[in-house]
Amino acid sequence: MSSDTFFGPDFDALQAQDPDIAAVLLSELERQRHGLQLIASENFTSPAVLTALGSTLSNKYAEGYPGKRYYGGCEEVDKAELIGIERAKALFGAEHANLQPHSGASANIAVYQAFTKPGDTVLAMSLPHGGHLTHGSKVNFSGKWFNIVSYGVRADNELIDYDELRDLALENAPRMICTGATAYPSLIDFERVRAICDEVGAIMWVDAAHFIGLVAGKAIPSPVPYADVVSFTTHKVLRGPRGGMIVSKAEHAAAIDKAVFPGMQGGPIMSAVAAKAIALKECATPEYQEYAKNVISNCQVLASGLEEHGMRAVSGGTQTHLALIDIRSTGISGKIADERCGLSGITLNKNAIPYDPESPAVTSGIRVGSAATTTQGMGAPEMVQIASLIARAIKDGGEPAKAAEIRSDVYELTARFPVYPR
Ligand code: DSN
Repeated sequence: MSSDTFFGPDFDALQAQDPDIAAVLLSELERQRHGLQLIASENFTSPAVLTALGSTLSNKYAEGYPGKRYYGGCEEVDKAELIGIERAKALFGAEHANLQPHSGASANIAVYQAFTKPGDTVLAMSLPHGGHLTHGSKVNFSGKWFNIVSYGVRADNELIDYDELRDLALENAPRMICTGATAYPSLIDFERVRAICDEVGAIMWVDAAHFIGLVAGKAIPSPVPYADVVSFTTHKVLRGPRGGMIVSKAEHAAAIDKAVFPGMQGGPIMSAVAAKAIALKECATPEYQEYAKNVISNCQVLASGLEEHGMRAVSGGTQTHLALIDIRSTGISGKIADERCGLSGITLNKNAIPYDPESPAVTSGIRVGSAATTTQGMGAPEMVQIASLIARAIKDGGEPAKAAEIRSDVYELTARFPVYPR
């Protein structure tokens, strides 16, 4: 094992102290460098963000909020959190921001806690149609503690059925309506959802985890002017550290802050809060806006490329960073396709398609995302090539020799777009 200049001099000390974990850091870096990263919720965050994550801010306990902490010595971390809050408010035009949730799921726990009581009715998108575990799955707290009523997409066009959503809202009088998904390639009509929420007196919650990075880059419309509360993760298209964030109307600020701390978690991870602030500054640049537009155009080329190889893009294509691909025409399940792509150096995930005849463990689809490859600097020609590599992997990736050939082509492609250069 050899060191890697990307990590800097402290890495040599880590290697001497703990070669086992140092080896994992190196081999994961190599995996990210030389494979194709197509998981729609992943990205390559900047070295600046990684620096903050690995900083001494990790040592500090800071329960509470800037100026109102339960521990001394918070003067320095207070500065980072205040800068981050102001950046989030400016970037999203939000009245309030909370940077403390450790993850998207914990941000969502805080949203439930701020606006509902156990047993309340919440209307949210069904997981098999693209929702999220925290939108009412029976194996998640949301499905266990709340009366979740699910809406889905129409069978004919695979788009959210707003008529069904309104009918269900009128019928069930939910306390809160959640829009946002993990496998929905189209834009959401926030104005229409706001009208439904107003009609039934529901809180409008948007879980924007997947697409908030496109909103930050002004590449798609923002839910912030419409929603009472918007929760999201900071590590997907947004390209920041792993973590969660919430923005809301000012009238909900106290409820949100109380729900995050002390309601849902104790001390914030201040290294992550500082890293979120750095990412928010990066998002406010023209380069980031260009990247956000390219993420969408790249995904559109990738989806069309897969269609040219005989697969079908759910809902006819994509308007975002992800495409959901129905691969039944290949005769291969999502599970096998995922495995074959993995052996070929292509990381993506199997995914249920709407009205999927297969179980969630098998599925008839794959989900692909374009954020990481766009960060690497890839464009339309590379997306065409990636579509062909995926098609080859699905067909032949079960044979070790053929998988090795595809892996070698993936290696050549990614070598032209180095991430975290040595
Ligand atoms: N696990 C994330 C995703 O891949 O979409 C959602 O939380």
